[in-house]
Amino acid sequence: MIRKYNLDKENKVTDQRLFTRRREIIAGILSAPFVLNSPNLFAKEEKYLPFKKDMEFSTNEQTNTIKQITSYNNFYELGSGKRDPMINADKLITENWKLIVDGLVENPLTLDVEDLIKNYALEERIYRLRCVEAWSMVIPWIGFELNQLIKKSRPLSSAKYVAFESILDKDNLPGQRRNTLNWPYREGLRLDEAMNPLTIISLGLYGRVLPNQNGSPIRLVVPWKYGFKSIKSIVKISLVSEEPRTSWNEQSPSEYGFYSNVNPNVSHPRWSQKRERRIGEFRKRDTEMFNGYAKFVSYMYSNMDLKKFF
Ligand SMILES: Nc1nc2c(c(=O)[nH]1)N[C@H]1C(S)=C(S)[C@@H](COP(=O)(O)O)O[C@H]1N2
Ligand SMILES: [Mo]
Repeated sequence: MIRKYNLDKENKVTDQRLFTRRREIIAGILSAPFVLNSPNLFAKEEKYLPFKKDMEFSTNEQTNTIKQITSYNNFYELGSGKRDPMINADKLITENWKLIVDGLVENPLTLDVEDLIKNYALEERIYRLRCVEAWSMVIPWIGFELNQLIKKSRPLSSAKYVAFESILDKDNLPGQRRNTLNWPYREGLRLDEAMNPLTIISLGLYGRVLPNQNGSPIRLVVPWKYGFKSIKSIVKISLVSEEPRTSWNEQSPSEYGFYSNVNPNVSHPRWSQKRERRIGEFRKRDTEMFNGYAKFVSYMYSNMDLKKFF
């Protein structure tokens, strides 16, 4: 009896230990490289990127999981459903990618991804991404400040805005066979917004090159603006003198303005922007002005009516 009792007790202890240990094992597996290798998450041969952690601009909020970040996306070139970009990820062909920097510059550039990795010091920037549909995620981006690239191109004094263009590949990108948007996807920033240290060119996330569905191999991240400003799979950056046209503004000017700063006080015509749902959470959060980045960016809009320039 005593022996049996002890055994039971021992079993219980063992079970409890095993249980705790199992949780550690699962946590280990979730952060282990081989899980990240599964084809829908990171399908690239070349994976890790060298980077230094940024402390100045990063949020210390809990990051979303790699699974959330790679399976709930907007990337209309790969379809309009949230899961389509993951499902169609391999339709984005990224081999021999070239990034052009041109327009009103003294020194036009043609770069490949290797040039960017080699010549720009990469940092991990943990930024919130807040979508116009009122959901948000926290993502550990790997990137460098866009201002470095712009400085290298030596803009002329007539350059006032920056225009961005995504890949055009109607043969392979299923979303480009329909006219949901006027392809290629286009975005734009005012030059001071593009030069702001928060604005980054991202080449990766969670320490590795970007998954296709997140805008491989080169995308923009502008954390104080609605997600659609963070244009993916960029092939061209042009310095220009006039406010450039942008895809969503062309498609529906009353819904999507040029500035598109996150602003809980200005509603989208079809819904409020006061609250947001962090992916993975149930209760909604209050949306912060400029997505919580006001102290870094509000000075750029101090004499503007943000209801008019939405
Ligand atoms: N080229 C391109 N870039 C794009 C989009 C797109 O459809 N095409 N969608 C935008 C939108 S609406 C959002 S919210 C973010 C989503 O980025 P994520 O999927 O990496 O989270 O990408 C933006 N960049
Ligand atoms: Mo979005």
